[in-house]
Amino acid sequence: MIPFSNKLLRLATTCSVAFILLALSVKQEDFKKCVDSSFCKLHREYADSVTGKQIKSSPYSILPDSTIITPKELTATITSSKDGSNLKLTASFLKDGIVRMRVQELNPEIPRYQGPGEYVLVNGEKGLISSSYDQFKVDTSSKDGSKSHLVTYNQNSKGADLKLLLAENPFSLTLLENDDPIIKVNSLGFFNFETLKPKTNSSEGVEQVFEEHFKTWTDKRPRGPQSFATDITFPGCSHLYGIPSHASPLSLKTTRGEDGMYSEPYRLYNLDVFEHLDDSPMALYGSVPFLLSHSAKRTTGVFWLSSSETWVDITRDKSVVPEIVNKLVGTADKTNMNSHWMSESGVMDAFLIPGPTPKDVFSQYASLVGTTDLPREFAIGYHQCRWNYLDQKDVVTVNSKFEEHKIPYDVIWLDIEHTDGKKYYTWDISKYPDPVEMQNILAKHGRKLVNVVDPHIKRDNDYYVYKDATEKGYFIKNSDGKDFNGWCWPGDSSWVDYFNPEASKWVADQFSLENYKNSTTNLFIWNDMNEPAIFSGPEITLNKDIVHYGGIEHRDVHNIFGMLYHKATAEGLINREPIKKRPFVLSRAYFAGSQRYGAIWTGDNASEWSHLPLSSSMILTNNLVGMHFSGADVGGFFGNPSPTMLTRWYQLGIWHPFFRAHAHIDSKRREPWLLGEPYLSHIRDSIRMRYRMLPYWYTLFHEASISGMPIVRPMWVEFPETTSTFAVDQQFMVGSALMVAPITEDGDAPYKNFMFPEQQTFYDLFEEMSLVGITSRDFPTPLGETLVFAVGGNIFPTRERHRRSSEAMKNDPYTLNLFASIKGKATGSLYLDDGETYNYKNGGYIYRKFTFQNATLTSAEAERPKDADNSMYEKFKESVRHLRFERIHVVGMRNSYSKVIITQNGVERESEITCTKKRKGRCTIRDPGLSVVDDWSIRLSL
Ligand code: NBV
Repeated sequence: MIPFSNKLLRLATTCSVAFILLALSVKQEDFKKCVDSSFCKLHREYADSVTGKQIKSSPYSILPDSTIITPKELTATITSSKDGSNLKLTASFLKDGIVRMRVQELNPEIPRYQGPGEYVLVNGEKGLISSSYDQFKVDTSSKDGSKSHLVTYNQNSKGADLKLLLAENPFSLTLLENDDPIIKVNSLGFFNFETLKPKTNSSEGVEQVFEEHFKTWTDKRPRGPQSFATDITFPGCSHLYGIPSHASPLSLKTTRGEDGMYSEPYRLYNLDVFEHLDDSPMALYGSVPFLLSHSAKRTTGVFWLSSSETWVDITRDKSVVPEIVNKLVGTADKTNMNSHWMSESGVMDAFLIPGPTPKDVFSQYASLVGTTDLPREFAIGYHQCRWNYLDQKDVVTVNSKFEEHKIPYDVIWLDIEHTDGKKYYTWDISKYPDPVEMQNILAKHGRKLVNVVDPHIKRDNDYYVYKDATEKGYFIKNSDGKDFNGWCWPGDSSWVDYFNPEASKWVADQFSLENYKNSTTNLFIWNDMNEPAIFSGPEITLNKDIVHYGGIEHRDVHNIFGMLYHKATAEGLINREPIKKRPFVLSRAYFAGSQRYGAIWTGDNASEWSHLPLSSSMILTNNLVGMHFSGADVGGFFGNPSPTMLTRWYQLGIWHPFFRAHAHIDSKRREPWLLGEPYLSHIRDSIRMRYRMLPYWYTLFHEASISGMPIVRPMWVEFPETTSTFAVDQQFMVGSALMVAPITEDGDAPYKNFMFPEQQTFYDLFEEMSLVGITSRDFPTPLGETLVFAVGGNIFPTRERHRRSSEAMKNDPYTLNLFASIKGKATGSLYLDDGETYNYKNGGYIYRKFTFQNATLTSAEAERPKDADNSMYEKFKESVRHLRFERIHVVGMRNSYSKVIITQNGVERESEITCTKKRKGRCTIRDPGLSVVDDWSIRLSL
């Protein structure tokens, strides 16, 4: 029987979109709480029972003499005095000090899903490199009849020994840095493992609960309970971060009901939650089970590789330090943060990431799941979207309005209404009579089109996509072998089974220029609803007991489903041209690894003031877990922002890596010119600011793609020892050079306590004034302004000419902006390539490093990979030789200089420099006649 609310939806989809929206308004009760999920309830209660005990002890211990230790791995058998089960523990020593801990049945009666490693880990399971440490040693000791093994297996980047301690009884694993414990597994005794057992007859007296119910849905759970959990503690730290996606602050709140905190665990289960809240641990569209800990001493992390439903409780040990001391020196380093991970199925598979610096953690994590693929250059420009641009004329008119108002933009988007009856890859020709002409008009202006292509396929025998996939047997099947039929935008729909490699390839092929009629190479793609969202399903998604191709139960892989669609779409775009071009695909659902396929956004936010700061918290969290190319709907999806809110939202959105305005179909039109003055000018200025900064953004994307470093960074990433930064998420860093604090409140109250976290010179980018030796300050916030500071010691490139799009800027000269540190030094970089092909992978790029010291600025090519193709480099270099620096600003100098000496190819020449008297310490070298590709130096002379 179809539940009432879905019947309503069914009716609604055949009626009007407006009616659907009434039916879809947010309902928390549509989604599970921990008590509604049998395994979450079980493990929470188990943890409570352990915590309540006087003497805490885990029933899990290591079977005597089962431990074997080699330089590659430690293996042992964990045995449970609770149910007599035996589990196999493997702790592998990987590159850079990472330890991978896997636990599953020793002699499984029923095989478990072995985890999503083949889809998530770079190069699959085989790509993992073990550590080779020549000081490897094992010390075994015995205390009170219980053995422990201390394995020294590596060294960290600061030269400290990394050790793994296995305590046999009770079982626990501890990672140590020299003698300091840094990550502890099962130190609280929450480790708990449900072994898979065959179903017995109820007459045998054992009560086995297989089926699980939620509202009107039944999950048959044919393999029965198989969940597992453990606590993982981070000693000496007071802040944890990561595990998106949740509408919650950057520094994770605790979840066991402390004042002002949450009482539900963070849930990782990709779901379409309409009109999500602004402060909640409820599951949202994406899941990245990567948790980071940070203290003034070190940064570490845990990557929990499970693609099944996962809940994470966060608690804080009470500080043992008197309150007065806390007040004086801050709570950092005095407390422990605990996490309690609970997953429904698969194997327990945790990567312990030792750090010790934030940079180390990012590169260690990236060595597992890869980095953000370098995007097409246009994709970091401004995107104009709404549900929907009504017709072809509307698109062309909006495009020309941007011209008229001299606002740059790169991409205009079409939502689901562009299709013929929600049949993706088709066009509603009555509204868009000539899609190719429309794309060509955009292309002529150096702009692109993005179309939404959702994963639900309308069940209509006249629809070629449906017919073909049905005939080929590519759809997800029910247990009776028939194609699964669910309810979504088009009505009755089916979903392709991406676990079938042939079916995934077929999906990719649908994006070929031949198959996707009226598409051109100027068209890019948006994957929405790929959690997957299924209106007639439990929690608006797919039943967990559906079995995919290859016998994989959906429960095991739910959280990677959306990523596989994202991947297939990206591959389709890459392969549609004879010379492969970088794709652009935006996806709503995501998992660890999605960063390799494109951008993601935070989903359906609302035009409410609370959603502005929320977007920064969510995007910073995404950046910490490698999902760099992320953004939030500028303006808010649901509702109507006031002109002030919309202006503030643009001022915020320009500092997020993915920058797109979007709006719900029922919201009022809100393109910038509709707001009138002064809003239009402020928005134009903001978008222009984004375009000026594109060379810096592109350089940051390049650096993220090689190092895993976040593009936008919480303050603590740049100032890791300044404890006052640890919970800050409304002031943040763009790379290492810019510190921004967009205004996210109504009214004109001053911005309070903008922090200047270290002994450094900071420069107000708008006021061009410098601030030295202060720790925080209030600032006025007139509507036209945001707070943007350059951090002394940085050099970054900009392009200062106003153009209509990023493509139109391609031949523009660069400006270098140099902000001297207190010591009069600075460094920076500039990366450029053709912005669209993969030639950069073979050396077709320029990566300049700038250094400033002793009043001399030098430009040198960064070290290139040894296997880079030199001819590709030379060719690209010649193609951009005409790009020059038209201006170099040198800010923060104590002296006033009268000339500069430029040295190039061993030849010296003099040139001019002008230093302003009004703004002390600001000098400009105009048109020094230097190309971006050459090595040179400029000496400032008195
Ligand atoms: O395709 C319509 C919308 C889309 O505009 C939005 O960005 C997605 O997050 N989509 C959700 C489905 C309808 C939501 C009410």
